[in-house]
Amino acid sequence: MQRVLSGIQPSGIPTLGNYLGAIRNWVPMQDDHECLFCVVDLHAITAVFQEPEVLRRQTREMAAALIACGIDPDRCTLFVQSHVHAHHRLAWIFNNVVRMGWLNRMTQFKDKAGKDRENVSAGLFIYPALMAADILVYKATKVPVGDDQKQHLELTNDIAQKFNHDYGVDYFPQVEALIQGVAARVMSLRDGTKKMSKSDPSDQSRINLTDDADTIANKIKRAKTDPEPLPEHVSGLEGRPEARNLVGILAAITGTTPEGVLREHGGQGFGSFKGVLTDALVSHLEPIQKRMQHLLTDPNALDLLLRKGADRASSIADPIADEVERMVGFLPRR
Ligand code: AQP
Repeated sequence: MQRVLSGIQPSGIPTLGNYLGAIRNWVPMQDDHECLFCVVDLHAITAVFQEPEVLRRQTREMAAALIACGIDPDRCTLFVQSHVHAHHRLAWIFNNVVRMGWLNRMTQFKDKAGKDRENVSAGLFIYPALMAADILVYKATKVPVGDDQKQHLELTNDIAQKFNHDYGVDYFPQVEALIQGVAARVMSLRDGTKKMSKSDPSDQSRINLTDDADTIANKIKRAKTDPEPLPEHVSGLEGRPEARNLVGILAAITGTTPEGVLREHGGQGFGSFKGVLTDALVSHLEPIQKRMQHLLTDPNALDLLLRKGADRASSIADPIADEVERMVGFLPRR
């Protein structure tokens, strides 16, 4: 069985983008893959300062959200990244394999650092080496992610290849990015050229998985559009990023395609289309929200599940980190 790894930062409530681009695609993989899913708290402190209490709360909330979306701790390994120390160990080695020039090309760093490059953390810059460690410390070969992570996975393969070359081994496998579905990149509701993000300063830019019906209705109503009615065909979405985004969201949430959505709604104005989209979102998210609320009523049970997951993950990752440290020449502790 192929081993799958993916992670999500507890940097806020998961958005519809995280859900459609990643989490939802993880669920069916549990049937025929050995899956490891982690809440990547080490990554969450790279971009902005996280209040410790808030980070702890958001880590539990993210775990609850994943389970509520269908991630089943009995059928996969669900854990918190910082609980498995092998991630840190391999990341340090990879910091010394990755080249500054490679990291300089990462568009996510450029986007997140913006004009303030001198002031962002070194952690944000070396984030992709930690991500490579997250995957390779399990020798996972498949990584389901949203489209925004494609470049980081290419870098993971560069790191694996250079490590194998430098140490004359054939140890780390190449990994495959699985970028799935019509909503591999969900865009901001305020700007169809920018991806929807948990950390966007504007809450209006995103649907949070915990938004209630009124909030969803309000955000969709205020979502940016253009004055034209919806086209009859997908080709008519060219140059209309906001329309394309809303059509893509409805297609993803109702399990159809943008063509299917336009067959039904082509020619309509955004007023009525937004009503349909709101209803679809509310009815899809409601059961997830209920399950999540229920899980959060018992944080001890949640912590115990995460503890079991971390133990299982460590049992795979620790021997791999030990072996890599031996290859690198670290004297084993006796
Ligand atoms: N807008 C999106 N559309 C599709 N997929 C997305 N993902 C994120 N945003 C979108 C996918 O969600 C998974 C988890 O992402 P993450 O939390 O590890 O980091 P991120 O990509 O940086 O997500 P955010 O929401 O933008 O978080 P912040 O604001 O904290 O940086 C990944 O598979 C990602 O591709």
